[in-house]
Amino acid sequence: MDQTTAERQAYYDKLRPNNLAPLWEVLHDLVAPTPNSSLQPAIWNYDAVRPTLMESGALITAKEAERRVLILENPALPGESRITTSLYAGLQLVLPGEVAPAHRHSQSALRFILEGSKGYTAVDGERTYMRRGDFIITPTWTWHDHGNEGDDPVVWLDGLDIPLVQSLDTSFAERYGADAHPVSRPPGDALARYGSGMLPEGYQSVRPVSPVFNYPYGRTRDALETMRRSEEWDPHHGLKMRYVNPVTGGPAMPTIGTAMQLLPKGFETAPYRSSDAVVYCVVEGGGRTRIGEQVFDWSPSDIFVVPSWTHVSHETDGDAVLFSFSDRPVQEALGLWREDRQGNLEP
Ligand code: 1HN
Repeated sequence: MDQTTAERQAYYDKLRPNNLAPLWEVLHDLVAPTPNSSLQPAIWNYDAVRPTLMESGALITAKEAERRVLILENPALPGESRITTSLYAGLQLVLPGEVAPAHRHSQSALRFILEGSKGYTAVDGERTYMRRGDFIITPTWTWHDHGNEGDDPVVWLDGLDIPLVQSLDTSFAERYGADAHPVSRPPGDALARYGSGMLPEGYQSVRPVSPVFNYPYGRTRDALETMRRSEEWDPHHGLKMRYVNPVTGGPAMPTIGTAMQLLPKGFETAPYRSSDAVVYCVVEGGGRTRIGEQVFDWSPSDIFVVPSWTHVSHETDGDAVLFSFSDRPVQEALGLWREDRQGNLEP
């Protein structure tokens, strides 16, 4: 250690007990020229994870667990219950006849359904049945419980804004005290009322969340299939549609943005990056995605994560459909969101 370094070190040692620290030692990490994400790109192969998830079904009931979920942890952040810096993801299992009891919390959740046809989730008094490809929201502070009335396991991908809420120290939660919150409306009510291209006369939205809480895959898939006929392919995204709150045109929930994209057979997307780290879930088809320097092969129900400001490009073998979610609405609301469509592979 030279004289200057030793002197400075001695000075820093005096600062620490007084809860002081020298900015100049950390300034360039704190204010990086581009996001220096600590995340790693990663993939979870569904066929590999599924048997392990099923094993949990014999270990603990959904009721005892409250929510029987395997957390998808970013490999760079083990033990932190997060897939990106701001978002949590997990695979939830509900076996035939099981219930996951009613509770509510300040964290917002999305469900993206992978398996089963008789699973349901209830949100503030309305049940919706869950089928593969459905995108369902559980907005902040809404009562919710889940169940499975079928003969097969029900599995879905959960996405929550847990780390974001954690960073703001705004976690609130309570149990309802019974398995199910009372049902007050018939299944399909919200979709009919708010998701038919119409709104009830005099309707006033009271919260920044979509009044539609199940966006069924059939409708999404039909929209993509009809639109593909116009052959307007975005070089970076193929044909990509964002899920919106029909009242505002904004995102379905304020903290998590979601999208579904169709990439036709043999399509190769041009390199793209954005400041939001993105979690993808494969709905249909097979292919591979380059994330930074790495290439990940995927097939249906696989889940992969792209860190912030990392180049991503997809290539498909057949027609492919990808669901994705990120904290983009938060970044946009704060004026922070950026994208780079140049495909310039320099950092
Ligand atoms: C939660 O409420 C659910 O309702 C899933 O299904 C995952 C992870 C952490 C905290 C609450 C659910 C969750 C969660």
